[in-house]
Amino acid sequence: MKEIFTVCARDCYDSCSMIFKVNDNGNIISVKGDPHHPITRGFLCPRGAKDVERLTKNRVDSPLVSGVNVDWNKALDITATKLRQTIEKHGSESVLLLNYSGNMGLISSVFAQRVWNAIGAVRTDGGLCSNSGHRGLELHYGDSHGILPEELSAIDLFVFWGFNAKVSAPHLWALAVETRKERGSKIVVIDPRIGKTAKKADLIIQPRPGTDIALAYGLIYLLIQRGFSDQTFIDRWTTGYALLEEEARRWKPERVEAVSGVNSALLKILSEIYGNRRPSATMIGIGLQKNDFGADQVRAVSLIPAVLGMHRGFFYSLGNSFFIDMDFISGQSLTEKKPGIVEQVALADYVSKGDFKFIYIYGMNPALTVPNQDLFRQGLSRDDVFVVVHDTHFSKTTDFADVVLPAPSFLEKEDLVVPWGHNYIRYSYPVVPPLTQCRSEAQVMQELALRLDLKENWLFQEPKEVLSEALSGALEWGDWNTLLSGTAIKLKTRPRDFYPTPSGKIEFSSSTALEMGIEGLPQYLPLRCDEGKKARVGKLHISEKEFILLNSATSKYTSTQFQEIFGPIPTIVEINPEDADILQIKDADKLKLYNSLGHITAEARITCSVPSGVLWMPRQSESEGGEPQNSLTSSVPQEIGKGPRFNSTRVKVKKLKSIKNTKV
Ligand SMILES: Nc1nc2c(c(=O)[nH]1)N[C@H]1C(S)=C(S)[C@@H](COP(=O)(O)OP(=O)(O)OC[C@H]3O[C@@H](n4cnc5c(=O)[nH]c(N)nc54)[C@H](O)[C@@H]3O)O[C@H]1N2
Ligand SMILES: Nc1nc2c(c(=O)[nH]1)N[C@H]1C(S)=C(S)[C@@H](COP(=O)(O)OP(=O)(O)OC[C@H]3O[C@@H](n4cnc5c(=O)[nH]c(N)nc54)[C@H](O)[C@@H]3O)O[C@H]1N2
Ligand code: SF4
Ligand SMILES: [Mo]
Repeated sequence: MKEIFTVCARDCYDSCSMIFKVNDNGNIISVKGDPHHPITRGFLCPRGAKDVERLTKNRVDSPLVSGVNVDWNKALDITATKLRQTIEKHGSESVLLLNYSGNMGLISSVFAQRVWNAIGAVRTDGGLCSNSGHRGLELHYGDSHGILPEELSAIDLFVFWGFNAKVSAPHLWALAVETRKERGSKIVVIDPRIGKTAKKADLIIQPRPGTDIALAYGLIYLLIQRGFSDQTFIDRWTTGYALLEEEARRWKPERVEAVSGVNSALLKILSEIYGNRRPSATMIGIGLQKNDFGADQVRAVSLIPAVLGMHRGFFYSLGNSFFIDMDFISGQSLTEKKPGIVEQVALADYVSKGDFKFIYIYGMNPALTVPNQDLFRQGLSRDDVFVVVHDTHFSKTTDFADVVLPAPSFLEKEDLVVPWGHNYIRYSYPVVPPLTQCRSEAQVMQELALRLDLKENWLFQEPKEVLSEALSGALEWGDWNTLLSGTAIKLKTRPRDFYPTPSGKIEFSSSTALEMGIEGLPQYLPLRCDEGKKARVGKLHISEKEFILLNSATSKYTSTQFQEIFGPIPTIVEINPEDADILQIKDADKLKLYNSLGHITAEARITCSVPSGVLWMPRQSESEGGEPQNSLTSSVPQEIGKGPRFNSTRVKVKKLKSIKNTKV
């Protein structure tokens, strides 16, 4: 019997450290969270607990060409030949690499990009998740890193803002709850939907979607009025305060209430709590920055702690905070070729136009996760497009592939996972030998390079050698050998009072934004909805009214993964009782949700968790008829950061018929 330490490679805030017990026959006996890890502290989420079971379900077992099992040589020869022909005929700008969040390991995800960088394939900006928030924070703070989770135990007020942490970051949430218990801290949740996190809060603020800028300015106004602003800090560390004050004065509580629906008395209570409880942590979720003005929402919210005199008193994804040389690992800095970059959010538009003739996909399930699916799938299905997918499991995207290649899961290979929710890394060793005919991403990359007769030495380097070099300036203590010994090491981050803005200070009014032709201070603009015909005439309801459809992560799934364990992502839609009444919808009725891009069906759940005019669904689900939720979402990127607009999706609703109740 032995214990093997590994790190969960899923796209998740927590990057848990896992301990597997394996018997002498190599079989896994048990898995638990590492009790000594400062973040994981002994428990795993429902997905982590089921990873072992998932090892043998729905796996891609062997290479497939046009749905037929073939050996690796044949699959790789066909892939390389097609790739070579495509480059000869259409140039490398017709080759697209799609790689995203399936595995957060540096070897599986980043090192494996080397061959694609060597040939100059087009890649994406990776903007589907958090880029808009990062760019928003950078405008005022120079970069986007904030509070580290290990600092949370000294916090007196947690404000989870558009962050469903109990579900999406269970270990960070546990740290906040424990701090509340030990210090008497308070937890506030600001979210249009009362989800699992809000239910555990001391105070819930439920603004209408997309009105957080109004709310943030309203709060800043009250904080200043009540003498909570820290003038000494503001004078020493910030610029543009007079402009902020002027904008905030436009946001008296009554106007904030009219715009956001947040009662002015409640806003005053929130300002008292914010003012009196310091240090606070404004915990900014990814959900806050996924609408038409998402980057601006993050900008506005992030300014609150600066008014209160805190250095970067917010938490946001730490994805850009570390000193790992990613361009070296991916090979980007090793080649003269400057590959084209397309917006990930707009993939549907590029792919459907036939801009790409060869698409190589690994660690991503774009046939469910990118917006404007009807158009995206038309693109994937084009006769002149060749699609290769390297994945651990069969997915919707493998359905569109000409070639499917089996990949080892994170339990079957070694890697180094870089977290984005905290700053501890630990080398992962394989827990079990490969269970399928899988080959790793790094190996496949090198085999393709050989078949393409590529001569660059850096394509054939040992991944570990590459990582040791790329991490040389990144560790707080220890070195590569310490990492290989299995010790958890902290990654270096910049001090929180360092601001790489043009002025070297926190810029309330961003000079960089002004230079880009954007407002220096974020401005509130409404997410407009078409109110449609209001009247109810006989049995004709207000089905012309538009709703805002929100969606967010749920506990049992990581994006589209784990459906082989927990069943399909439930296609339920939450609707407020008032709206349900007007539309004569009963619980469990089958509804059609539609807009100009597409339609889906879903089962009604009548609940006060969402306000009138707002619907909510688990993200990335599929209708009974197979239509994906992303048929409804826009592929037009946000202005700042080119991020998605999932949470400002407008839909109309039509009742179909009652269907039986399914439990979530
Ligand atoms: N409607 C809607 N859509 C959204 C969002 C939303 O809020 N609403 N959110 C967006 C966000 S935040 C994100 S991050 C994206 C996520 O989008 P994706 O990155 O497409 O996420 P997954 O669906 O998890 O797909 C990951 C794929 O990687 C595979 N995989 C897992 N491990 C490995 C491995 O070790 N090797 C290889 N080769 N493959 C592996 C999995 O089997 C799976 O097919 O979705 C976005 N899409
Ligand atoms: N269980 C689980 N955990 C995950 C994932 C998963 O798939 N499953 N995925 C991981 C990934 S890739 C990501 S990006 C994160 C996402 O996790 P989070 O950062 O928590 O973000 P979301 O789940 O997208 O949304 C969080 C909240 O934002 C709210 N929201 C939407 N619009 C607005 C608005 O205008 N204002 C305010 N104040 N709130 C708004 C939603 O109602 C939702 O409750 O989770 C990670 N963790
Ligand atoms: S999915 Fe997240 S919470 Fe669950 S085990 Fe993995 S890292 Fe931990
Ligand atoms: Mo994400």
